[in-house]
Formats: sequence, C-alpha cells, structure tokens
Amino acid sequence: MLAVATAGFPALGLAQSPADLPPPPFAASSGDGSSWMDGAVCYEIFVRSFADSDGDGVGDFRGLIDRLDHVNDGDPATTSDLGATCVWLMPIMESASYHGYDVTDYYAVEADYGTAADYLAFVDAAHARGIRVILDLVLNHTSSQHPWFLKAMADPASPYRDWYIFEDEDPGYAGPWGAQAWHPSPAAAEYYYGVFWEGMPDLDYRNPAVTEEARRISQFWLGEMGADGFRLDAIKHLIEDGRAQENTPETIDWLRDYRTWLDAEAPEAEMIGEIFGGSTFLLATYYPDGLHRFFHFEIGSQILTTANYGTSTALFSTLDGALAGLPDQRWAIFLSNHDQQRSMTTLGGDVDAAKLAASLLLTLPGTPFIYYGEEIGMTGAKPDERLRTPMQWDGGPGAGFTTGIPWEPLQDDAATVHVAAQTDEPASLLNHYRAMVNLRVASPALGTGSFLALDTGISSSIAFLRQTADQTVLVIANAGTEASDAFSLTTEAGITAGGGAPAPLGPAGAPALTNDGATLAVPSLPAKSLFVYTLG
Ligand SMILES: [Ca+2]
Ligand SMILES: [Ca+2]
Ligand SMILES: [Ca+2]
Ligand SMILES: [Ca+2]
Repeated sequence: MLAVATAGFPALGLAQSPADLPPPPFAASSGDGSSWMDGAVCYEIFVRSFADSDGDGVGDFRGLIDRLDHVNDGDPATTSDLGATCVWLMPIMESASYHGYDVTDYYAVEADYGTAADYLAFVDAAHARGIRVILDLVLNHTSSQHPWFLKAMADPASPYRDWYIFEDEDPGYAGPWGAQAWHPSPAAAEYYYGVFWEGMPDLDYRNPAVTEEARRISQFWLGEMGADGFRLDAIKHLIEDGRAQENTPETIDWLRDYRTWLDAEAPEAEMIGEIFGGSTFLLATYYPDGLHRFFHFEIGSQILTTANYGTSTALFSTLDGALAGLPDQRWAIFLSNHDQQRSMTTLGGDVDAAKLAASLLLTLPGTPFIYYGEEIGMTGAKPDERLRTPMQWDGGPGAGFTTGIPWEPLQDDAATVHVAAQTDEPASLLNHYRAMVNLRVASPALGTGSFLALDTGISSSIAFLRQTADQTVLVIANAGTEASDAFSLTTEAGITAGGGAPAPLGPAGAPALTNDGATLAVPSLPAKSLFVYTLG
C-alpha cells in the first residue's frame, strides 16, 4: 500500500530539477499568467498588403484567411508555420485613406477588404487556429470626412459640435513636433485642432459624450465582432491642455478610467498602447493600471544595434531599467513596425544579423511583435507606402499577393526574396523565425519567466537566464562579427547545481556545453548566433 501511495512521484536525486535551483534572485515575470497575452507572440498585418483574393490588387479578408496557415496552422506539433498566437490588424474600420488611420465609420469594416461577414469568417478562422485577434483602434481623431465632423463643421448647433475642438481665432501654436496643429475650417471663419494634419481632426475627450462613444465602439468590436483586444493608436495625444499636447495627466486619468470600465465589461480583452518613442521613465507614468501593456520602442531599436554592431551594453541597460521601472514585464517589443524602416534595410541586408535580431526579440522579456514580411527579410525605407508594400509569397509577377496589379508596387527584390524560396531553404531567415517563434511559444520560461543577465567577461558575448517555477532556460549569444572566444559561467544562480549538462532547445547547431559542477563551459560560438538550452 505504501508503494502505491508513492507511485507517480519522481525518483529523487537522479537529475537536476527546477526545485533544486535556488529561488531566483530576480523577481519580475510577465503578468500573473491570467492573460492570454502572457507568453504570446503577435504578428502585425496590413490587410491591404497581405493577400488579395479577387485580383483587384488590394489585400482583403478572404485572402488573409487563405494565408492564415503561414501565421499558424493550428497544430502546435508542426513548425512549418510561424506559430504566432496573436495577430494585430492595422485599421480595418471604414476609412478614406489607404492606411486606415482616419476612420469614417467606426461600425463598418473597410469595404476594400470585404464585408462584415468576410471579417467574421476571418476571426473564426483565426480563433480555430488558436490565434487571438487585436484590432487597431484609432480614438484620438477621426477623418475630416467623418459625418460627425462634417456636421460639426457645417452647423454650430449640431450635437457633434462639441465632439471636436474649434476656436474663433487661430491660437497660433504648433503641435508637439512643430507641425501645424490648428487648421482653418473650409466652412466658416474659424479654426479646428488636429495634431497630425488637417485630415485628422482630434476628438474632444473632455466631452463625456465622446468617451461614451469610445466605449460603445469598444463594446461593438469586442462583442459582436469577436476581437480579443485593441492596439490603441496615438494615445499619448488623447487630451490636450493648451500647449501641453502629449502625456497630459488628463490623458493618463482617461486611460485609467477606460481600463477600469473595460475590466468589468470585457475582462479578457487586452489593450496595448502606442506611446510613440516612449522611454521607460515616460511609460512608467502610464502604469500600473493605464492599459495592460505598452510598446517599448527603445528595446527593439537597441536589439537592431546589437545585431548590427555587436554592442549590447545599451540594450541590457535599457532592459534593466524596464525590469526595474515597469511592472511584470508588461511591455511589447518589435524590430520594426508600419511606421519604421524595415529591419533588413537597417541591417544592410545581413541575414545573419537579422537572425540574431529575431533570436533576441524572441528570447528577451516583453511580448514580441513581428511586422509582416520581417520573417523573410523584406526591405523598405520611407516614404510610408514603401514600408507597407505587398507581402512577397512567391516569385510570380504579383508575388503571389495578387493576380492583378498590386495597389502599391512590389519591392525590387520581390522575385528572389519570398516565402516559397525560403521555405525550401533549411537555413533561411524564414525557417529561423519559424523555429524561434515556435520555441518561444512552447517555452514557459521564455514566454513569461523572470530574467537574469549573466556576466560572460566578453563584451560581445551574451548570456542570460529565463525562469519560471517549471522551467529554467539559458540563452547564450555571440553578437560579434567573428567566432567568439570560449567563456565560463560560474555557480551564479545555481546553473551548475547537480552537474547536469544543459540540453539544447534550439535553433539547430547549438554546441554542447559542459558542466563540471562548478563552472559551465561555453565553447566558441559562430558570429552573430544565439542558442537556447534548458536547465530543467
Ligand atoms: Ca481584393
Ligand atoms: Ca504549427
Ligand atoms: Ca475605404
Ligand atoms: Ca487629442
């Protein structure tokens, strides 16, 4: 009977287990595990440029559904897909512009992309594959073509008049980056406020009716339209106080109220805010309860600097600051997004550097976001349209994006840089992304674990631990342009306890590490490489 009572417990003392490790000296870990975004990897999609199903040259929901297996085929056992668990769709509400950041109807899908039924079929297809859907929500401003603004401008007695900000005289001051913020009305001798440009008049969130409408819009998309959350655009500009036009206390209070309302209304919804260029110091003013997460712009650009130049000092110092200054690793990181030069352009076409950047993105704390096309090393520099060119699926005339004429010309390298070619090449950037995203999603420690940097004694050699109660992962990397010198890690954080050798988790080619019980010996690593091991 005693034997039966102990059956099912592991034998003691035979192998190192996480329980043998000392408690981590590093506390911060991602969220409390209650959110679906804890441990998620997200993929940012511009629907107009992803896949066109009907040959009109414009991407659409049906095309997106056809290509969803690229993002995640719904089977965690296969790694022939990226395996991302969340997508962020750039604006899909009806808009007058190609990009969608000036909405004309918050309750309709962009007609260029299909019908509401097409959109809902996409949401169902995504959910069936285990992909959560977050939508870009543009609250700060509408299009100048939005009926609310047209009515407000045409009729001072309109109920929508107080939804916007009008002045009889030009207040005369510029916006926060020096651009014109007050625009002459085409309808009357007066001025209206629009921080981005005249085509995007700011809504007035001091008016409770506007806040009520923002909540109604949120309910609509989270309820009937099946969204799992929002990426909130330009929120540092929500409420101005005269010349103070960003990060005002009123804006931060508004976000807190919105979050409180949302937590009661849709407790599973995730809100991630764009505070463009925000440092840890600035972001800290929005936590802990402003929104669930914010993008940390600096970390991604420092990952690119590390991959480009081999210097990781600034990256790890920023990371230390974020871990100390922001709660629970509740930030998100990306190498580039729709507003920035594509990372392969920044990296000068260096595929090994792009692989290292991807590896760091997918092993460091913070929810990783991958902008579509980054996984094949698409290139692109400003103007904005050239950062948002059609996805390159194959070497055909329309790149597999369309059978017609693409809405925006393809990049010059479209015939050679594409998904089909890189699928066939085991060592391609795409297959590297597939391995690393799948590794991240499958590893609790990489997804949500605490973080501890280890001293390697070599400036371009990187080592750190990620740890949860169930898993400890060791990451080693060489950011230099030459093979690195061997180095040793000592008993720090218990990594040599038990004397077992770390087991490689990926990517392919990880060298064997040896553990003599006192030191862990790391051999020379290839230039610009990163490997992940499990310690238990
Ligand atoms: Ca189309
Ligand atoms: Ca899969
Ligand atoms: Ca439209
Ligand atoms: Ca505003």
